[in-house]
Amino acid sequence: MNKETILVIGACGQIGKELLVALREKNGHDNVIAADIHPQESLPAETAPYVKLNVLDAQALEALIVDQQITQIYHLAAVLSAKGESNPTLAWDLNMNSLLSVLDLSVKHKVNKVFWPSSIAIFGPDSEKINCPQQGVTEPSTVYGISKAAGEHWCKYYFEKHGLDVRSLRYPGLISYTGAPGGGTTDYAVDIFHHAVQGKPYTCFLSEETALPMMFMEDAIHATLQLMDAPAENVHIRTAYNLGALSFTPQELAAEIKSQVPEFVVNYAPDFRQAIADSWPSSIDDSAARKDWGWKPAYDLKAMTTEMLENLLVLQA
Ligand code: AKB
Repeated sequence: MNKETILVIGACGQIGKELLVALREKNGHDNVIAADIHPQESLPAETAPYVKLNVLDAQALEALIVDQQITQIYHLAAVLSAKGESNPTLAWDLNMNSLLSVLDLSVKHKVNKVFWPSSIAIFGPDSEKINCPQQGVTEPSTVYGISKAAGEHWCKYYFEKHGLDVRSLRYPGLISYTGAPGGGTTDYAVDIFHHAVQGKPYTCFLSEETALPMMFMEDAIHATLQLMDAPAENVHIRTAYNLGALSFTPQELAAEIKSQVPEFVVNYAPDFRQAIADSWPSSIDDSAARKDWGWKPAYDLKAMTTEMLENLLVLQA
């Protein structure tokens, strides 16, 4: 196997932090370069090689690709759904123009493979709520969702017109203990755990019965590596694969946490994020991912809750 030199853009983010560790374990530490606009200190231990990068600076990105002879790019930098609504122009600019720049430069410099995350946010109020199909209606109601839906089509376009091997997943809400999510509608499902281990009550910004597709980060990292390792002929979907694992409401999550932390108290005060959540499906049909490259999640609600509480308690100690 030829040596790969991998660039992870957005390495300080919630997904980046964990993907970086997994990619380094798999490919050798020094073969995976972390890049982020945020300072190196916000990464966990052993961050080097690290490059400070504004992904919208196409010249800096090109220099990095050329100098480091990059063969794979994981482009994770994005403004998420809730934050995007407070500055739609910025969200569109970052989410769209950075992707186009990564795709263009990857073609120009013959990068072997690109990964770019899409999201369940591409779906909208007219999409099917339960087991939303791969080819479901995609009429997103947020700028983030619009940028992800458009981005999926750009990925397919670059694959078809330029032969670029770009792959993508529609992540659900991701739950992890290593990093905070940055401005999403599913963030409550991380925040709630921090409150539980700190012995504080939690006020949830979604209503108790709002069911959304969710996933433990371990599963998301596993899916990402599995998709990227799949033989190209098995990757039949070149927009982005639906990816499912869990579907639960805040009330169900709170009940699971309370079964392990009985004194925990949760209140509900839905805000503007409720409308975003209401526009998304509550569960996802990921049969294409299961069939094409063997996707199967490992964590159910109980296993995820136990892992989250145990690890946050250790980090807090
Ligand atoms: C968000 O809530 O914006 C993200 C997502 C579902 O893509 N977690």
